[in-house]
Amino acid sequence: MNEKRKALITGITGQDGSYLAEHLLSLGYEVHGLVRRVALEDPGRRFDRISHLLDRLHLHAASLESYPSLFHVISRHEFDECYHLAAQSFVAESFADGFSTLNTNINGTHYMLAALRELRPRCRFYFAGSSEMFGKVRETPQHETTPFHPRSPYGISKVAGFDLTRNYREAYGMFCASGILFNHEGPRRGFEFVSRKVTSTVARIKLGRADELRIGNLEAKRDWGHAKDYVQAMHLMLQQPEPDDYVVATGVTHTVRELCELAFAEVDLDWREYVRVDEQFYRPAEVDLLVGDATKARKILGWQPRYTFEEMIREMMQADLQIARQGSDTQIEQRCFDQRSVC
Ligand code: NDP
Ligand code: GDR
Repeated sequence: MNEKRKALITGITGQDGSYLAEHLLSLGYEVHGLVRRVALEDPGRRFDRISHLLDRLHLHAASLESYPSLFHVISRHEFDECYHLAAQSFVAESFADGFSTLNTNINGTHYMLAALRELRPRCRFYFAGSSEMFGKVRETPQHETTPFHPRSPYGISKVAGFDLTRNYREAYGMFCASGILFNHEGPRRGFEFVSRKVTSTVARIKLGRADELRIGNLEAKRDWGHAKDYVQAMHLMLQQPEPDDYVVATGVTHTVRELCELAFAEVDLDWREYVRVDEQFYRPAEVDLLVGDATKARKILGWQPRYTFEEMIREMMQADLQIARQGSDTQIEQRCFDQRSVC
């Protein structure tokens, strides 16, 4: 009898965690997730991305800030794979509070690695690295050997996490791999990120509930893929004979301006009538042009993205129109559409 493989996901309540949990369940894994104690106390709001999976998941309360809490969870189950996705992931917030971003993202990663080394040295470990590590890019497109030059506390924290992950691989022979993932989105994206901010606001404009979209740098360029495609690459990285690091990207880049054009066109509106550039959404240091070369992931993992940018924005627009029509965005209105907030 083959036992079910056991996977632990940190950040299971986030965009990627929810899609990865679905993917691993579909492959027959027993899926465990680390969640914050406050999330268990407020499941209605905090578990909205995984509410449809709750009866198939094993959730454990722990905090990335507490080594003993992580140690305790890892001591209780023989995990085969660990996907470390939890992080303060919003770049703009990392400028507002660099200390807590560095603390959560660097120490959290170190605690996970140290606890696994102590208790489950054969458990395979995935670290959620980011294209933000390339920052002020030294070459275009960026691939695995492109030097890092992070431009935000968030980017710095991810470089440290990447280095820690590689060091555990080299020093202790553990199976530790990092994905260097470029931006990936979808209908479950947080409302503070530009793609979702645009599609959710456009939906509200279409229904007459908002009259403008205030936004930052329209010329920033990103290589945007779909989160559903990207979580498959995470899983593939942990199925290889040897641990390694991989760029995951579409290789196609678009500006924030193109994103706006497309989202408004999807609902037959002209973006120029509604978009207002507001300098409060500019960042102290910007990453101007990110475009990834995922040749290695394609050749070794056999991975390639299925969604185009246009298909993804269409899916997000349709989902946000539905949410806005149902009026279930009221809470979000209060939290995220306050244009004075940093979203
Ligand atoms: P989200 O912001 O959607 O999710 C972040 C997750 O981390 C949430 O589950 C959140 O829990 C959890 N978390 C945050 N702080 C803590 C903490 N102190 N203790 C425990 N859990 C915590 O991120 P994504 O799903 O988009 O991204 C997943 C990972 O991939 C992140 O590490 C991100 O930096 C990285 N990444 C993302 C990319 C993208 O484009 N999406 C690209 C490259 C890298 P809670 O729900 O309780 O807040
Ligand atoms: P990013 O994503 O910083 O790339 O990090 P985000 O969607 O926040 O920004 C993308 C680009 O859009 C520009 N921008 C705006 N961004 C936001 N949020 N709000 C605005 O009003 C706005 N106007 C313009 C930004 O300046 C930026 O250039 C995401 C996160 O998921 C990270 O965790 C991940 O590591 C990287 O992607 C890869």
